[in-house]
Amino acid sequence: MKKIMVTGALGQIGSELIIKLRKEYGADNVLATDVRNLSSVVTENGPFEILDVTDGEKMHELAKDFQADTMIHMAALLSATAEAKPLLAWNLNMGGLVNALETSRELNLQFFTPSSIGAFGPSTPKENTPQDTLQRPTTMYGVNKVSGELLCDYYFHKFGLDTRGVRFPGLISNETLPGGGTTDYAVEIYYKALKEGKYTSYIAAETYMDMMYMPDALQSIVDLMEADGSKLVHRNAFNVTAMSFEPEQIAASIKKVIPTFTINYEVDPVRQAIADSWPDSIDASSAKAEWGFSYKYDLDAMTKDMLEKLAIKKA
Ligand code: AKB
Repeated sequence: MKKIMVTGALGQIGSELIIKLRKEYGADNVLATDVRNLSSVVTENGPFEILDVTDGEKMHELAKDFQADTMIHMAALLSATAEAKPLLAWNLNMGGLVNALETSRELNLQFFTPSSIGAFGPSTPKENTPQDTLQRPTTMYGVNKVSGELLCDYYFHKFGLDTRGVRFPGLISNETLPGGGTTDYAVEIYYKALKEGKYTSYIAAETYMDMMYMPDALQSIVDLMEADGSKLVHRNAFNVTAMSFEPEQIAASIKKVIPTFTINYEVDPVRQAIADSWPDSIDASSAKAEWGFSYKYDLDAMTKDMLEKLAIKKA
């Protein structure tokens, strides 16, 4: 049975990942850590410790005391926040990653961290973006993500550390709201659809970005970590995606459930510029071929599930 330590456990992905991992591997085998403490199932239904990921010594101690054999490093600032606070983003995103890699090297842990579609830039091919391609991102978040991808490859080649990772697209979930991302509009729109029947999008119509529903994203982490390492050619930064859409298409999907729903636009130039620098759609064929990546939810299936779950929570 694995003994897994997770950083950023109260974040958008972490808070749902912890629940899934505790179901799969047993609550006592999953140590949740985060810089904040909030009363929630994450902090109350299994081991939880406060951890600032820039504190490498404490990270090492916690992993050692817990006798972890796996590190899942999720703590990071997202793209829009990183653009507003670039130095903080560099220190937190890179400092946290180096500490997590070093802890994993010292204690010989299997390692996972997510990269992002943010690791691509304006000179990257926009359609069906290949696994291996030009990566010259123009955002601090993208610079962090490319550096992180390279660092994870380095730790594998130099030290034989079992590093693994995916490039996540925008993730949509009904549990924890994302914060500070460019793709967050695709989550907010469902909350507003139910609450107000309308949504003002900060991303312009015809801006395509890749997305995935959270259950598929969580399954992809488990599947990659369980995959036969000898079959992995890439190991880190696998392109994964379930759909690519623009705001009018998600609005049309919501209208199938809430016919009176309307969308209008007040474009935020900062987040729009970030979105414009990212691919329209990425190619996940390496993930499919090397470890059997797949997904269950397309846009309409996700919309139906999101609106049903959010309506239950609202009632
Ligand atoms: C963001 O928008 O910053 C993230 C991402 C795509 O990495 N959701």
